[in-house]
Amino acid sequence: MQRSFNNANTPSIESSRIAVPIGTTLDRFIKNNQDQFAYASGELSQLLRDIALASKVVNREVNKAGLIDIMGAVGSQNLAGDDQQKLDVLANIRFTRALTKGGEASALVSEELDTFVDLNNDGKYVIAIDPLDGSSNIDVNVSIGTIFSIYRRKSPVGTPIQEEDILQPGSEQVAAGYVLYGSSTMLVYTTGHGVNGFTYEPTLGEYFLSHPDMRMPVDGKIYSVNEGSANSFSAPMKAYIQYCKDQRYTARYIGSLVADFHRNLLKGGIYIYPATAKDPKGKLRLIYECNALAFIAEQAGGAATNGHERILDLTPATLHQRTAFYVGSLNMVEKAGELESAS
Ligand code: FBP
Repeated sequence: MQRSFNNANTPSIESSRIAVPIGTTLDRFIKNNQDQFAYASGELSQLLRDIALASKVVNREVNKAGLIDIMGAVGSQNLAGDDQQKLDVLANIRFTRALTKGGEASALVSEELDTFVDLNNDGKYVIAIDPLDGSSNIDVNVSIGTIFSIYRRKSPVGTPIQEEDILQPGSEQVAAGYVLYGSSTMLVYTTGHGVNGFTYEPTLGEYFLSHPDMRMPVDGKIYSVNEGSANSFSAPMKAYIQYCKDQRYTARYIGSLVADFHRNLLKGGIYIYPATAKDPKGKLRLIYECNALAFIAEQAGGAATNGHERILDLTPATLHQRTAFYVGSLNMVEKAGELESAS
């Protein structure tokens, strides 16, 4: 017998305007798309849920940062010599705890940890994470983010983690994403089957699908670079900046990688952190900042290079290795690459 959800004279459940449908939750989306994962056994799904949960806790702390003693530096530095902000440390604890508890992660790499952590379990996955990116913007209430990459370990499960498990090229990522703590909080991720964005609804404590199948325009009119360092840019880089100005592109630079990337993903544009006199190898870290955004950019139809090579083809030699980073709309990254290789 056909089950009826409503009486003859009441509006149908599906089309009722009385209760507007609230949309697809992240959990539901992960479950519905689990068969996309090459090794679908639920662990990767659980990892994404663990990351989402930790991001909700971090979001709560970030939102009330001005009211609690969570602003400013803790007085210690990470290996890169950056002053660790209290929220950096808090976010690192929250993500590490959530990923350790889950048991699906066998190792953790974090911007805030000098070495990788072998979680000594039967997990199959290695996580690389920048728990809180854009630290210089925390105290001034500008958007900040979390960046994560997920790899399958190479060495046998249950044995000690090896360097080969950690120093994998970005092309080996099985999933990657970021969380943007901005005017609204969003989680954007890919498993190699396109890019989807979810907006956090704090009153329900849920992420809802708000940006399905995100595509990066192949062309854009926005360039994002810290021109304050322009004097130490290479000649091709200076030529590309001049090209952007001649094209009357708009300069937009928040100084938070995730926020600058997200805007360019939606509107089209290019973000560049080139090699400079201060950072001759570039500033951003390959494993836990660039690889994830490069994977998302490519999955959304964009591109990511170090000016010459595809970011995802680079095999890291060290944990906190830096790289020059050109990421964004396909034609814009190619144009910048053309000028680099012409030099
Ligand atoms: P953190 O991960 O230490 O915050 O560093 C990365 C970052 O803050 C990016 O988010 C941002 O795009 C860039 O550095 C800003 O660097 P600069 O202030 O040199 O322009």
